[in-house]
Amino acid sequence: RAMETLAQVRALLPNPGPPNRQPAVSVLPERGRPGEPRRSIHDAAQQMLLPGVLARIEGQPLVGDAAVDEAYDALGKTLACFWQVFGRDSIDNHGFPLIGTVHYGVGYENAFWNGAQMVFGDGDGEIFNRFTLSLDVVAHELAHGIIESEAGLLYLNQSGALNESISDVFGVLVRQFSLNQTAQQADWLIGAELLTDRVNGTALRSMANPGSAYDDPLLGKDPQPAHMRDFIDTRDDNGGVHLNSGIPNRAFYLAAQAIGGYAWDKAGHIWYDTLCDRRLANDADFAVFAGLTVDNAATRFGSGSGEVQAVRQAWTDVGVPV
Ligand code: ASN
Ligand code: ZN
Repeated sequence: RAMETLAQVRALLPNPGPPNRQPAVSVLPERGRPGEPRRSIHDAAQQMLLPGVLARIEGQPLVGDAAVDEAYDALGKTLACFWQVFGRDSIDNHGFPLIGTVHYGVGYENAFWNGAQMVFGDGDGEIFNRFTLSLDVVAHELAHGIIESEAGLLYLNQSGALNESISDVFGVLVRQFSLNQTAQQADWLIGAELLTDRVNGTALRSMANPGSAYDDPLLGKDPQPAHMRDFIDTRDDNGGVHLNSGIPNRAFYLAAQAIGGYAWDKAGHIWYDTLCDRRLANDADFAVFAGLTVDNAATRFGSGSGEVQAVRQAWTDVGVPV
């Protein structure tokens, strides 16, 4: 591990893309009432074939494999938050049965949504722990499915960074909701459980202070910008989708802090309304998205409201004036 170049290690963080888009074949749990979860967790047994062997289906008790049970639990908490806060019934809002696969690959250091299901690696145990340990990361992956189904934000450049950022927003909201934390109490970290003790860092990303999540000999320094003046022009990582997401991430954090209380109550609804706004084009850039958040804040809270002012100021503070 120590022999790898920095570039090789860095390349592990932003996944170059879903490696395996074949449709998930699974036993579908029966359709229940709206909002009732339908989860099936599969075990890839260190192979990279999806979905793998069925390990736990909706309603079954703990199976004793930590990754299987964590995935089941975290997906349940994610669905519950979306249903209770936003009235959203799973990925497609029509009870889409959730499929998750754990133990994907050998020491695989990532998690992803492949267009049909979620996939979680075990981590190498040196830098990364298993990816099911972090509720916000599991929720982040599920949110990619919702974003694909609502806005289809293209996974490239600014629309891709918005896709990443919105996944982070719902990732932290799910965690805050399940812990009943206010915007002030929350840590605003993504993947705090994933870095091992050997890494000098707190998480994969910080929404409050993008660029401050880690500074480590192996991982390097957290490269996320927090303001448009530091926007990163690159062809790596689909145009820096996991880097420039720091800018809209901080905008959400600032808006939620200024509004106060539970972030999902007001700021979360404004972002969710915007995601579901038919005017949001799949190639939207930061400015377009920011404008629509202000619009949706005005629709929900009134054009002269403090919420509109908070959202406008948050975007202005990260260099996206609206
Ligand atoms: N974990 C990454 C993500 O969900 C994988 C990827 O780059 N698609 O953003
Ligand atoms: Zn993502």
